[in-house]
Amino acid sequence: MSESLPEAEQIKRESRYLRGSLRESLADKATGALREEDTHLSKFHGLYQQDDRDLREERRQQKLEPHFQFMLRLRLPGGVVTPQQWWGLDRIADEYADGSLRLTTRQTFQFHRVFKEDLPSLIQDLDVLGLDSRGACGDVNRNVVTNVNPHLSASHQTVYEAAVQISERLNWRSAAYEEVWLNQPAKQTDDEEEPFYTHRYLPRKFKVAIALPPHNDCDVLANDIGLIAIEENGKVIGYNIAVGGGMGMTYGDRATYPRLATPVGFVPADQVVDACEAIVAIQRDHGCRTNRAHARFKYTLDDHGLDWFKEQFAQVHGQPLEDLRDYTLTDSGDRFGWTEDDKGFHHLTLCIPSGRIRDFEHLKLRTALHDIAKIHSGEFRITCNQNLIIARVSAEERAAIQERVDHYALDDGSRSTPLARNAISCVAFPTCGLAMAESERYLPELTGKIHALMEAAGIGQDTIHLRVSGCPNGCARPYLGEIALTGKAPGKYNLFLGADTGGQRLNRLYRENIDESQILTDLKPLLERYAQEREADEGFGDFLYRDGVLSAHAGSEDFHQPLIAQG
Ligand code: SRM
Ligand code: SF4
Repeated sequence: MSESLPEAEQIKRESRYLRGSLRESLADKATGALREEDTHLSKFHGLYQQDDRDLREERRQQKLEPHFQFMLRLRLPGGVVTPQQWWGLDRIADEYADGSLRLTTRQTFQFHRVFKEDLPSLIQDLDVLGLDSRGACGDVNRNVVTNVNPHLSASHQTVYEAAVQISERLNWRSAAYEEVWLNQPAKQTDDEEEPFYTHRYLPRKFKVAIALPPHNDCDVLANDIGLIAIEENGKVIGYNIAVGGGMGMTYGDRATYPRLATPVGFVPADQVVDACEAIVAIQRDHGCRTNRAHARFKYTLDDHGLDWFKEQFAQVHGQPLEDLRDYTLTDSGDRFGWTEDDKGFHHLTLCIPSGRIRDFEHLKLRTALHDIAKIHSGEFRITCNQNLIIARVSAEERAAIQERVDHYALDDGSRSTPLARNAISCVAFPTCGLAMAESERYLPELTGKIHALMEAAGIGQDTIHLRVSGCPNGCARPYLGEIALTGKAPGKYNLFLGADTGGQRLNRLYRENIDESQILTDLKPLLERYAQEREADEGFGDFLYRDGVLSAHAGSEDFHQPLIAQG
């Protein structure tokens, strides 16, 4: 094996198609952790080893090993589960996890605080429910996300089916998942096991999203491949393909930056799955394998150029991209409350702050949704903004569901401020090993304080998109927030301003490493000016540009260079 390859690259190549020593690691009762190499491989199986960061110092003083625990993420293309699956997931949350279900920004569920000894039972229970966690994390294609309600129209259904097909085609195939978790006998491994990925898998994670214009609730351009469905006469005829989106960056490393995917061409609908496979193959063969910080597809494209990409695509796919078709993306938020489709079914979008479903003291959210699952015969759909749609409700069922919504005081969008119901935050502390500052646990307080400023300026009922991430990795897609914070240190954040509301313009760094009081001090005059000087229907981010607070975007440098110097 090449000496120059980083450890993570060597581990996957030598893992016998992702088996590693996971079975031995699981059997080792002396520690709550996996062996070091297996912590890399477990990600391909949907699992992250974590430890409770609230307890880290205490355990260190007691000379105990960290409080090891796991996060398990489901693969769930398009984010849909049945009521029966909901009950099963609800039970799993109690039996094996911390009593909560967490809806993610990529339309799936996470379980937190699962202990090593419970992992096999949890995954076996998922299997019984017809669900799995294969490929939810790791250097492969991740959960394929899309606009979320196939019942609204035939086009929604087409787009949803494409998401499922892409997810299936790009999933990893070896029998490691069945052997490690589902007790299937170990077999002789051979190279046929992983015909597409081979033993190298991908250089880094890879993400695909599909938007059906005009809505962009999946932030399609934040993905390695963003597909924009093109309709003609109510039918999806094909997809514009955008390539090279990604949010992550590292503070102080100018070679890293968030990037929006660039629209490059169109493919007919019947070619979209093959086209995605061709693009992933290009990244598999040309992505950087020596530096993980440079290994995302966005850097492959910026290194080689878009013309190179188009040539590669024509070669690998066998046909060139067609010219881009016209489209408009208008908004990236969810539409709360009830909607009705052309077949007479009803759909209710509920606001789930930070996607966290548990029984809180003031809100019995998990119990409420469990109760709804008992009487609901349609589906549950997760949005990419961490909210939940109770989908395909018949006219007869609607009153009973509304009765539960009222009884439990669930938020159909009418109980929260527009700022709060459109805000997204990542998980961060206490489970995320990369968090530098609070995010999910801080969001309610922060939205309250920013809303108070908006209220005082007379715009309390307006929507401004707020995103908070506990570090620059950008799991809440902060660089697409009109206002966004990324954690720097406990209580300290970088403040970004100026994205649009349609997910088509990144924001830029306004001020670095500031505390809450400075954040509010900075926002107050801007919100007041916005209230007084904005044009009709002008978003806060757009206003900041028109007003000259932010100058025209100057490229990736902006993400490292604050507009306002500290002090
Ligand atoms: Fe993420 C890593 C949580 C969406 C960019 N992300 C992590 C880890 C696994 C931390 C780790 O590596 O140890 C976090 C686990 C926290 C925890 O305790 O649960 C984590 N990411 C999340 C979730 C749960 C955030 C949420 O609150 O919903 C989202 C789960 C998505 C899913 O269901 O698959 C989540 N992560 C995203 C997104 C948004 C998206 O994909 O639309 C991004 C930005 C888009 C992108 O990929 O560029 C994102 N996560 C990252 C990165 C930076 C990647 C990069 O290119 O630099 C990391 C760190 C890494 O990969 O090294 C990361
Ligand atoms: Fe963790 Fe950072 Fe992602 Fe937040 S943005 S979940 S802190 S990796």
